[in-house]
Amino acid sequence: MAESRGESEIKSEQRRVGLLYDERMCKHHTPNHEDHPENPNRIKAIWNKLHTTGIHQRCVLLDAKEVEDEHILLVHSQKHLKLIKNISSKQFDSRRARIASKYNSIYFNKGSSEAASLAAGSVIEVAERVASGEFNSAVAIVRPPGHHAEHDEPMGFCLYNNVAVATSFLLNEKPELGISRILIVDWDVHHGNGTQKMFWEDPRVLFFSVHRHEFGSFYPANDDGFYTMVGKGLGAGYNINVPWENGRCGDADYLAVWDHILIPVAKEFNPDIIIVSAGFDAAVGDPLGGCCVTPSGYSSMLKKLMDFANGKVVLALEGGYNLESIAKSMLACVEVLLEDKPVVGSSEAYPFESTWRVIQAVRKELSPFWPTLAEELPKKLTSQKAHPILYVLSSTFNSDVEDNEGPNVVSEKFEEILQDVIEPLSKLKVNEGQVAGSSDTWRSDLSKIYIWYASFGSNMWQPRFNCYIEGGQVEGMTRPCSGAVDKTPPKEIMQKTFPHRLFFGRDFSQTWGHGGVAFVNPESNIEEKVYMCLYKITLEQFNDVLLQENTRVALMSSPLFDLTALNSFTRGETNSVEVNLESGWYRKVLYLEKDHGIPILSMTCKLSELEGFKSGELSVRAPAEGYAKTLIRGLVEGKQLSEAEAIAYIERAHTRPL
Ligand code: Q9C
Ligand code: ZN
Repeated sequence: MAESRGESEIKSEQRRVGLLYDERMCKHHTPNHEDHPENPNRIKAIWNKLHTTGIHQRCVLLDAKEVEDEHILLVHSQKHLKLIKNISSKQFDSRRARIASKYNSIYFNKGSSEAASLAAGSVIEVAERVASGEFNSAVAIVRPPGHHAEHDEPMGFCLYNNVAVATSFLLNEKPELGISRILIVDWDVHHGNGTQKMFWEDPRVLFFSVHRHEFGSFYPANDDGFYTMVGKGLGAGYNINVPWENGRCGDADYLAVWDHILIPVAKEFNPDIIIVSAGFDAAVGDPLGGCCVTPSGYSSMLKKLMDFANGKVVLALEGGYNLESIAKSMLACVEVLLEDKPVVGSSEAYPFESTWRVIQAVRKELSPFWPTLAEELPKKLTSQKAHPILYVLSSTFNSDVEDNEGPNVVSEKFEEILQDVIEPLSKLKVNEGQVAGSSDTWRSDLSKIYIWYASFGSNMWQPRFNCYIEGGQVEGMTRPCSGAVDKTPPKEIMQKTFPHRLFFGRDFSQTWGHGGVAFVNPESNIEEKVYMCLYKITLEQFNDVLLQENTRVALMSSPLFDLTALNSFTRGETNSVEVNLESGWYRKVLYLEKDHGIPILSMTCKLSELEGFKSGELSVRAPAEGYAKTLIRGLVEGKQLSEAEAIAYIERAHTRPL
């Protein structure tokens, strides 16, 4: 009743939020203070923001704590522990840089060991206090981040896997706290590869990660973050990946994933605590992420999580490289944890069409484990999608100076782009240099040169190849193509065989989904025979085909394969050239021979990738059904083989080792 509502009781109704920051974690930095996105200013910026707004006063402040060896060993190898513990010692002064260079995206200095230990120990500290009920929720502003760190190696700016250490700690070292199910939500823009592996077979941990993936071209650039990776053994179904097909995802995309995947599953899983791998590199303005989640988007995502586990939520900082974005995003999260103000519905925007596609694919893949996902989403819902924006990008431009974070791509709703933008653009030939941000006239130059494009995959089926010229989508393709700028059909078409080996590799492609894609071994071999369909097109058109084979960019400002490259072929200097693209399966242009004075060009994987296929580092596997069907159709309609022969030919190509 009112009379008994004393001061202390009002206070006890307030949420108790733990907030951990410790300047000692700034001691980890690049050895000579070289610029790096993962730098001490990140956590300082967040701390300053919480201070200047005064919100820190309403939290319970905590100091960092060093981690104990045995807790690191719950998820890391002895060797890894030794490496990170020793790397800062004097004896390593001269070897530190060389050791760091052996790892993927790692630096060390003499402050690294202490900072790493504090980061891991701090996430344990806050997680334990939330698990015990001392706090309702907590935030650990830590660095170095953790989610890329693997059992036996540091990676992607991460030394110890802080969240995984804390998760294992609660489950294995604190049975008295009664935590038997933990939901890890990884909303960092990158896939949490380390965490995924550590709980791969563990049904006590539901690992959920939403990240840019782009069919394996976005960091960490492999298949681990695909939605088919659902866990193994008892852990099957307890690993959920939502792999974005493109950048620019924002609040609407993330919230659609929350509403139609994460929240329904969380209801069934019924976690005892939620630990968020809270990277803010999907935030608008992030230099590496290329997404556009707003502070309000993060608040809504977090608010929805607070309905579970009695509101026991722990936030551990992971990535996030725009100081202002990460500070504002974290502030918004702390406000939600304190239950200050109602979260107002964020954006009026719609998710991308690709977002609905991914959501549907994830739901289908996981529905054997989570029946709630089996229901088909209403068409009325999934047809609400974003309007496309045309991005005209150069193939060499890359906004992430630090490194390749995937292709600069355009993707949504090609039909509309086609009608609204590309067609008018193609009529604007005179001005296109300006439009694309380059002033040269390469298109008109290359439009005068003819080549034979020798295709050996699904492009042997002419309607399929035609999509690369005219734009559009035929049976089996997951999405339409934008087509070439010059939509003139090939001048001539012919069939031919060449002494090269056909094989199939990779696990999926943008166009065909699941299954291997066709490649030829660039080395010729008279024992082998590859059937090809040759199209006589201009070198300008060939460039547009090459681009579409590798990325989803609609236009380029300079040619990928120019006259200089062509001349190096015809002069006999070389017979293959690798194109300057950050990703894609077909980055090597191959010169086969001349026919009536016209060079015959094909395209295949890079030499380094061929080596990967040979060694087994890259997967060799059968083509998807729809893809194989298209290939067979091309061979049959081109009158190269009977249907039975074509089937046998494809079969032989993917069952024989390279
Ligand atoms: N091949 C986090 O956000 N990019 N890590 C460089 C070098 C690495 C991001 C790739 C991005 C790591 C915690
Ligand atoms: Zn990240």
